[in-house]
Amino acid sequence: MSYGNGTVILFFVILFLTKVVWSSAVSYPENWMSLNISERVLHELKAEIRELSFDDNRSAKDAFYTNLLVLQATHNIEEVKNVAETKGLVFIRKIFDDGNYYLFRQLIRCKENSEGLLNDIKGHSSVKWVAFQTPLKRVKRDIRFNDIYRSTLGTPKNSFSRTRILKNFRNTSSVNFDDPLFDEQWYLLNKGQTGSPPDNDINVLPVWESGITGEGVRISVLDDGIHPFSEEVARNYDSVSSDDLTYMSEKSNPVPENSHGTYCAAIAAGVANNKICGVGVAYDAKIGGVRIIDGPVTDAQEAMALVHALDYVDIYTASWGPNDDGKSIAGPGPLAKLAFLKGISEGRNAKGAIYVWAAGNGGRYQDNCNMDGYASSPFTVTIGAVTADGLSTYYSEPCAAVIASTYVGGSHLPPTANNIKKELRKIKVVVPEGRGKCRETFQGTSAAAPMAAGVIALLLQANPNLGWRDVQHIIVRNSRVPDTDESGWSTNAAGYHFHLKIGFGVLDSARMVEKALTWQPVKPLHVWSSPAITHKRFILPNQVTTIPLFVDKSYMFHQHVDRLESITATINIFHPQCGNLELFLESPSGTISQILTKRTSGQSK
Ligand SMILES: [Ca+2]
Ligand SMILES: [Ca+2]
Repeated sequence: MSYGNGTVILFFVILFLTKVVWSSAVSYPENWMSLNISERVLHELKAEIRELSFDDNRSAKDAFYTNLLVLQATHNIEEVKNVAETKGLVFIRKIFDDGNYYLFRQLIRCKENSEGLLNDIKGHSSVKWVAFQTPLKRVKRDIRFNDIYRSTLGTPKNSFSRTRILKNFRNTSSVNFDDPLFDEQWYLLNKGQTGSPPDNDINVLPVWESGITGEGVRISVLDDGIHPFSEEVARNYDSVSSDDLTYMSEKSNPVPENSHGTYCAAIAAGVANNKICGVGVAYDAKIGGVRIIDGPVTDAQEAMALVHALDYVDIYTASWGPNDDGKSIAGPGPLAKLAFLKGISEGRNAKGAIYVWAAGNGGRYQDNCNMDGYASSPFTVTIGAVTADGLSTYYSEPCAAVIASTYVGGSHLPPTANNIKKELRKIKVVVPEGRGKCRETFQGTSAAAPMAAGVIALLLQANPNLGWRDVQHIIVRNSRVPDTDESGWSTNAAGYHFHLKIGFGVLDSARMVEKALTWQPVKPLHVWSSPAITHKRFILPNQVTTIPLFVDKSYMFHQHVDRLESITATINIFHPQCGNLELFLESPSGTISQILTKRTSGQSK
């Protein structure tokens, strides 16, 4: 039933179940640090995951019946193993080096009995939790021309593997690189070479000039792997922070060309002064790659990637997530959630690992990164992309979880059939291909996240004592508004400017590092959870439905919350057409945060 303009009438009884959590939404699981068993060989897992990965078209029902299971033991793992063995399960490995989550494989797959098997295992006193592993669809967040222009252009122009010799542009600063494409890296040093206003860059030059180049900091790119012999990353490549959790082929590393992970690695920590391509933001940092995104993955794989070499890696950067198609709603599974918790509480000697995440490229399809549980997690630093003019890009996704943006390029408005050629020429990001070649056409929030990871590496070299929340505070307080004329900027009650697509601003490396040098750590995290609020209400078309939650300064003070850092709102709404809904969260001081934007592509209910 619809009225004028296709607006669907919303005379439906809906149920709001709203739970607002101040600062953090999670409680720490029991016993996760109680065991210490060394890593086991992964042969069994390889076989299973290879089988999953090759079957991209498995139906949801079939997917449920993969024969990988994770069991959580109450305390006695030997008893759990005995239970599992009697059910025909073979122990493969622990999910985390410590803790009580164990991966098992069903020797004989029997779809019909799988639910019975689950119930049998669940009923045992030594088993706290059990779940089959299902393949999850995860998509890399670079901009592919054949995707962007699919509606307007039949065959995309192939701009790959182009080596451009620099023209007569000389670097006038004290930092002189012999890397031929450095002067094309306008996002690092913008002197107007793009034709857009100079200084639209991440202001990293003063940091390098002060001698801070990422040395001693370790970054791991969670993606499709890094090619270790790519000349642009080889000198900084770090095998300890690298792994292959896909087992798609016997090759442990991807091919040198068109390697998404290698692109990301080069943006964060590409080698400087090697006469090849350009330079990374933190060009002396160590960089590794965990190969995970090459086909479907499971919750267990994601969890293992998120804590890979946790006692070694400082920053994990991820440029992937649920499909950015305007209708996918997904997030980390139970094990990946645990992995995040483990990362922020145990990583970097309990100062917390830094997780950098690409906001997503579904802006064109009205996708919203709040629908993406990785980007919207309080534990991730979610990064969007802006143009060379400092405007939001058409592809970067809006959401309240975007903390900041970096300069990646592309256009502010979606390209049309008439301006495609012009748009194709928009300056983008320099990345390496094989055999010393480079391309300058990498674009998307995929490029924005590792650029931010590089900036954070500079911060951590400047002040290794920063905690994971300190890093977020420094970003919020020191990012700058790139173009004050763009609509959508507002100022919150604490005086910080915010834009739904750009976050608190674009990263300003010099300003952030300067503040990091004398930074006083933030107070310990305090979490306050509201009771669940349940409302049965009609939502009327084009009208605002308000659900009140009582909080004020004095109430929060009594709850030991003296300042608000982040909010996690868990909201369940039953509605026939979610794409028509907009959701706003209004603070007691009147700051309005939009937590759901309209999604015309949205089909999810
Ligand atoms: Ca180089
Ligand atoms: Ca998305």
